[in-house]
Amino acid sequence: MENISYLSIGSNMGNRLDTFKKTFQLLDEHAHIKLLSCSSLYETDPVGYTDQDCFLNAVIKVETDIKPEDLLQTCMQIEQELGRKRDIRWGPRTLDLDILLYNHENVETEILSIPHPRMDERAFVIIPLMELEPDMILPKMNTSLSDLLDKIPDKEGVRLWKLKNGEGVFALFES
Ligand code: PH2
Ligand code: MG
Ligand code: MG
Repeated sequence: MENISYLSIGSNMGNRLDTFKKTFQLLDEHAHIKLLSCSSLYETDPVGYTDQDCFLNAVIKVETDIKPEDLLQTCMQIEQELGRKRDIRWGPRTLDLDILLYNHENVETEILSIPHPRMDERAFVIIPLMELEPDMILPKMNTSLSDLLDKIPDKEGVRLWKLKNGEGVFALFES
């Protein structure tokens, strides 16, 4: 499996931690995806449409041998399988699983943009990503994560909720 991808996971409906755990299990069971690591979990104020509950957010690092389009299909399948409900764009949802990065590639198709087009403005993405990759330079924008973070205004809206203090990603769900 030669490709590295970073996924953003978010939830603000139902049992958020349980949804995260099931998502990790489904990714882990996939024959062509290997879970490499995960950030701590953060509770985050809603961005965009603000009249909704706080989200739980994290970033997951995976290794895969499927193409970005197929990875997107997998993410959408997992969203459906976990009973995703969403009525409003940027509104409440049980699970949002987005591809942030796929190697250093730029992908532009009708259904997919990589790097994720709004990731550079979102503290709820950049803070957990920086936890995993403190020295990362974002492809396309060619900027370090710390430079991006300096420019983002809503950093207080991202609060550590559960520290990842073990090696395996499932350590997050053990206590
Ligand atoms: N996702 C959105 C819109 N707003 N706000 C937070 N805090 N976390 C999210 O995951 C989120 C959001 C659309 O994908
Ligand atoms: Mg999203
Ligand atoms: Mg999405």
